[in-house]
Amino acid sequence: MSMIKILDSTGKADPELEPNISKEKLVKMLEYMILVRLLDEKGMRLQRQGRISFSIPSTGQEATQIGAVAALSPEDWIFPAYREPGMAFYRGLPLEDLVNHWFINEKDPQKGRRLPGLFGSKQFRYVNPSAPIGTQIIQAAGAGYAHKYLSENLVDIVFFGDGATSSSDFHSGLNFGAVFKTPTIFFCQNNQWAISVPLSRQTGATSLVDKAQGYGLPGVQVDGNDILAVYNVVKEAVKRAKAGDGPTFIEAVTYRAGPHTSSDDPTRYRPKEELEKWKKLDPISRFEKYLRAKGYITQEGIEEIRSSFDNKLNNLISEAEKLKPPSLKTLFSDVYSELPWHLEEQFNELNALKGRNA
Ligand SMILES: Cc1ncc(C[n+]2csc(CCOP(=O)(O)OP(=O)(O)O)c2C)c(N)n1
Ligand SMILES: [Mg+2]
Repeated sequence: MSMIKILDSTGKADPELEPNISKEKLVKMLEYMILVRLLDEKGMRLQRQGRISFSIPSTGQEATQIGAVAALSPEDWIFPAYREPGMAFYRGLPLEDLVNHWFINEKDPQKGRRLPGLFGSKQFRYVNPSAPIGTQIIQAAGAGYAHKYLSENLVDIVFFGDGATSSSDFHSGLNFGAVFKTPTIFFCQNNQWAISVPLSRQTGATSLVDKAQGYGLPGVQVDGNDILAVYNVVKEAVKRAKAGDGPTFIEAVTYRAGPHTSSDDPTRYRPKEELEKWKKLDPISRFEKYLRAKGYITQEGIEEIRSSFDNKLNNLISEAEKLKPPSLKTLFSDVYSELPWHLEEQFNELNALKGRNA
C-alpha cells in the first residue's frame, strides 16, 4: 500500500492531486496550524511555571487535525482523542474557553471536572474525550449507527493513536462500523509512540493500515504531515460515508514532536536523531512554503498571524489568572435535577469547613 502525499518537502504540490481549495480557506488552515503550535508553547510554559497543572501538546500533528476539520461540514461530529484541539478552534470555539479551562477558574466551561486539555463542546460537535484509551472508537461507531437509523446525512470522525489500535475497543468499533456500514471515519494518528512504547510494540503487522482489510474496510495510508493529502483522504471518506458505503480506515503517518504530556520526558526513551529526522518534515513549514510560492501569504503575513494570536492569548491568560476557582456548589451539581437532602447536607458541611461562599 503506497502512502498518499501531495506536498513534497519543499512545499511543491503534485498538480494531479492538488485539491481545489479557495485562497481564503487555505490561509485559514495555516492560521489554525500556527495557533495550535502556539497553544502548545504557551501551555507547556505555563505548566513549567507552575501556573497551570497539565498540558497536552500536539506539536508536529497540526496537519492531521486541521486538514481533517477543513474537509468536514460543521454539522459532522468529531470524537477526538486529545491531540486535536485545533479542530474545535477552527470551528469557532472561543480561545477564552480554553484559557479558562487551563486555569480551572469560575469561567471554565468544564467546571474543573476535566484534566486540562480534555475538553469538549456540544455546540461545536466536538465530543468530550474520555481518558481511557480507545473508548471514543466505539462511541463514534454507535453515533454513526444513530445517524444512519435516524436518516441524518451526517458523518462522524474518530481520532485515536497507534497505541489505541491495541485496545479491544479498536476491534469492537471497526467491526461494528464495518458490519453495519456506519458513516464513521476511523482516523488513526500514527505518531510512532504511545508514551514510551514504540510502534513496533503495538503490532506485528507491516503497517497499521493493513488492519482495515481484516474488517472488510477500505484502508488509506496518508502522509500525516501533508495537510493537502489529509484533506483529500478525509473528503473522500466523507463522500463514501454520505453515499451509504460505510466507514474508511485512515492511517496518518506522523510524529509526536513534543512530549506525551507535560508529565513526560521523551529524551529518556527516544533517540535525538529520530526527532531531527522528523523536524525536517514539519507540517507547518511545508504548508507555509506552498502558500508563499502561490503568493497567498508572505513571511511578514505569517509573523503577523502569530503575533496577533500571541497578543490575544497573553491578554486572555492575564484575565483568566485573576479569576476565582469554580464555586464549591459545582461539586454537587449536574448529577441530579434536584439536589437530594444528603448531598445538600454535605455541601453545607463542606462550605462551613472551608469558610468560603459557594
Ligand atoms: C486503557 C488505558 N490504558 C492506559 C492509559 C494511559 N495512557 C494514556 S495515553 C497512553 C498512550 C496512548 O498512545 P497512542 O494511542 O499512540 O496516542 P498518543 O498519545 O501517541 O497520541 C497511555 C498508555 C489510558 N489512558 N487508558
Ligand atoms: Mg501514538
